[in-house]
Amino acid sequence: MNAKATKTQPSPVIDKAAFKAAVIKHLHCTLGTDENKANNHAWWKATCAAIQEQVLEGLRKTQKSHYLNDTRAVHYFSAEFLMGRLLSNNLQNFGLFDVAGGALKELGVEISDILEEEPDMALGNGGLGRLAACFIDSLATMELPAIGYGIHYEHGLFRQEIKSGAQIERPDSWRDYGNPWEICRPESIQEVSLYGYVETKYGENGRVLKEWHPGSIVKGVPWDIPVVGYEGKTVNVLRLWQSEASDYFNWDVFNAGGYVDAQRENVQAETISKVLYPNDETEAGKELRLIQQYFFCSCSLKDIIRRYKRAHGDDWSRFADQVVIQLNDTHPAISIPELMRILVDRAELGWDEAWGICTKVFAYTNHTLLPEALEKWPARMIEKILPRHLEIIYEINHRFMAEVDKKWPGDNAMKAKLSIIEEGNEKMVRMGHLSVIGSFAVNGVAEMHSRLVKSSLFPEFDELYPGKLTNVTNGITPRRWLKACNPGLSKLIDKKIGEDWPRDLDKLQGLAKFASNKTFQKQFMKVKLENKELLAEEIRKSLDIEVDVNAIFDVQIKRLHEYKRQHLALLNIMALYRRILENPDYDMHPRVFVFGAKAAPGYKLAKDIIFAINKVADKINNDPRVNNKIKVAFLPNYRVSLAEKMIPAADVSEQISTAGKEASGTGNMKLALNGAVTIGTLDGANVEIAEEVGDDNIFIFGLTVEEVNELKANGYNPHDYYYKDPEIKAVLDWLETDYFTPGKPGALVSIKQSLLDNGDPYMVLADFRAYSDAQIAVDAAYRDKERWAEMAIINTAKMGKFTSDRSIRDYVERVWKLSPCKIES
Ligand code: KOT
Repeated sequence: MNAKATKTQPSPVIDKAAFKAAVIKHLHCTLGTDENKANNHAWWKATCAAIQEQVLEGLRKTQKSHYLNDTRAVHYFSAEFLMGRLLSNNLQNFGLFDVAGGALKELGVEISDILEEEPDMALGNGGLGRLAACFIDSLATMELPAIGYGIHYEHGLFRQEIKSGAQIERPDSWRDYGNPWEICRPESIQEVSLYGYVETKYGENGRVLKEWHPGSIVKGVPWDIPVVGYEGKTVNVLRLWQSEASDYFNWDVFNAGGYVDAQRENVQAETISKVLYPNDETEAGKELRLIQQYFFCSCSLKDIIRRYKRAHGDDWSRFADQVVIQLNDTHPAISIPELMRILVDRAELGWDEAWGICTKVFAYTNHTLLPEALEKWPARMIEKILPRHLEIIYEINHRFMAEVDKKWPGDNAMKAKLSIIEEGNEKMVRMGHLSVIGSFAVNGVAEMHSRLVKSSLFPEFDELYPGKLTNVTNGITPRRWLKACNPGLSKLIDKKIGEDWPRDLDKLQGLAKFASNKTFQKQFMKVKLENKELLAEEIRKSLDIEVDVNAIFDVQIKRLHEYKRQHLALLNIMALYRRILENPDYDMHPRVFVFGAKAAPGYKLAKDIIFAINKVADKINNDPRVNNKIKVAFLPNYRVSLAEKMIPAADVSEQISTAGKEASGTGNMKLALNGAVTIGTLDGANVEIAEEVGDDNIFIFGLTVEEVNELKANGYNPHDYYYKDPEIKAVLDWLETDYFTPGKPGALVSIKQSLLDNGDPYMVLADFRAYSDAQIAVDAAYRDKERWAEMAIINTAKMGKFTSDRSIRDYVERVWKLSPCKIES
């Protein structure tokens, strides 16, 4: 029995004929070509231009409404926004996807072909950047006044090629042939100072005045990317800053006869926004990275202040009522001393008043507990680039130390522990401490992560500021991660429970009662099979590997990192292979292991793991003795648009990080939403996914955080597992031979070394047996077709909690205190 479909799909603003006319107009008038000459790229651009007409109309109305209502707004500061492609998203949100598809078909063009023309906007590394993209989608959908601020990188995350199994990095050029969405706003250019020195002066009443004489000035040019909410009412903006040489500064040099120097200055200024740092979870301490951070924070703050002053003049008393700034990790933390500088040095507010404003404006999200990822900058580097900011940081710290002394009188060890400044060989500025001290709210990104932020990362801060540390569990936008990427499943859901689930994901609960219904199970699994056929085709095209769509599609997609343990999956694949070689009748359902992962270019072991996966894949895929029971496919250049193809086709979702290491994970949510069953540890948001779907619908294995800590405290020795478990020993020894790398023995040995000689820092061997057994349980479960279908349906049905709309609601109610703004037409 189908529920009556409620009609809440966005209703198209224009019809097919009008859309067709708009595409043709843009082919002719914007691109200077015509229907006969146009290639797919031109059709893509013309289609973008056609929808952009609607987008810009929505943007204009939104900005006018926000201005007239003098709205309080959230400003999401993030060094990364991993947006992916926008055409399909924008069409969907205006309810024009089918209209556009029909219009293009009449023009002899397949919409699926032209969507493929769009380069991904890959201005992020992974989870943190994609979260920012999901959040601005939800903010627009929920009609909340919001602006994303970031960097207009010329090159996003590198393009990955695989040559003879190894990762090669190639530059990403997402705007080489022009980007149809972005709008340059030269009227809002800002100037940013760098280097130089600070002069101390004395003003009236002996007031100390600080004047920063910069050694260099660069220009920040804003590019706006419209962010269309579902149903197209609110269109917010993502404002990305591009660096350019400041004309006035350069002309001085030029006029002084320094033409060559002027050119050099040009290059240096433009370098700032040239390229996204590809580090994930490690901080290189590079000067340019600090400059990037300061550059976009300074531009963004000045932009916010310009807008505020337009409405409120020099009256700062309402600033914190109108402005809240969310810091996406510590990358934008330099904003805190920058706002202090503007308020104290430029607006000439007293310190206490300025600090009162600051600490009502900023809120900070922590995304990792990994010590190597907690940002610290050498004080000398800050002094060189931002001399005034270092003074301000010292002043903030001085006053904070007095607070610490009040709470823990005379406790110098406590002072050293909490100080923003880490003393040592080289003085370091701890950006996490600065962020906690300068913010009114601090959150982790999943229940378990936030508990650990409180109990192990910042316990004393939690005592000092009760209630400041909190949790907001991450989420994902169901518009992109179900409706747009999985049209088959979306239509099935529409038919079953109505069409309003993309706005209200708890509605998916309505599917649970059909989970054991045989007809619905068949329909659900038919969609899954069709999605697997599409992915199989992609695997064939990309890797020339044939896979059986009746096999279990087992998917692990995420950045390559030891803590995420792709090598644990690899060891299990090798163990299965060995079992088959030892016993050709080894009973297992055929399985395709699909990987997608980029390794940071400087992360040697991560690259070695990619190489090992590819070498093991080569061998297994071409060994007739395997009898197609196992296939391994490493799809190159994992990115948002590839994720959109992989996720709908997954049967099994691999979420196997060492407990306590993955802050949240969001791929886990996307896969479960699309009906994949998770095999995972009790880590990050897996814990909450397990709570939602119930223990019968997830495969949890391995050490808990407490067990990990206990084992570490008692002296974990991976050799114990190596000698006690013959399969572990055999598999690790295999890595040392030339079996997978003929003629090159030892080519894969670094993995064995890290797991034995280097102490197995992420406890891969400790969890191997539990993982391998859980995989056997997955195999058995899959063979019961009806039971599996029921599990898959329950996974989709129970993902309501993980919509990013719920995350945003949590932020709005508990942190930002924002109200929606209706957009007047
Ligand atoms: C990178 C460098 C420094 C600090 C943090 C990071 C970071 C953390 N980059 N991505 N993350 C991930 O963020 C996601 C969104 O919150 C989480 O789901 C995921 O667990 C983090 O690893």
